[in-house]
Amino acid sequence: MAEFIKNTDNRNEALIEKKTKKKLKKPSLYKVVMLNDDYTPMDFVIYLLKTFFHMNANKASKIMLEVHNKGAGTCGIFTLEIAETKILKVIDTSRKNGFPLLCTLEKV
Ligand code: TYC
Repeated sequence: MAEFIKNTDNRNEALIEKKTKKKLKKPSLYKVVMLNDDYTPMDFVIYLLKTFFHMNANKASKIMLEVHNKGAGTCGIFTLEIAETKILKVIDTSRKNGFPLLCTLEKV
C-alpha cells in the first residue's frame, strides 16, 4: 500500500510516495469443477461449456468426456465472484431445461 503525503513546500504541489510494508495481495483463485450425472445430455453440457466458459467445440467435447468418464472435470480457474457467477448461470440454465447438472468450487 502506498501513502501519499502532500509536500508542505508552497512552491510546488508535488506528492511524495511513502512506501510502507503493506502489500496488495493477489486474490485467491477457485476451480469450477463440473460433476457427472446420468441425465444431462452430452450436447447440452457441450453447449454450457461453450456458452459460459468460452470453449471451442473441441475443448468443450474433451472436458465433457472427461467429466463423463472420470466423474468430474475442471471448467476453468477464476476469482471467487466470477467462479460463483459462472456456477449460478450453469445451474440456472440446467434447471430451466430440466437437467440436474451440478458444479462445485475448489480453492486452488
Ligand atoms: N453422463 C452424461 C450422459 O451420459 C453426460 C454428462 C457429462 C453429464 C458431463 C453431466 O457434467 C456432465 N448423458
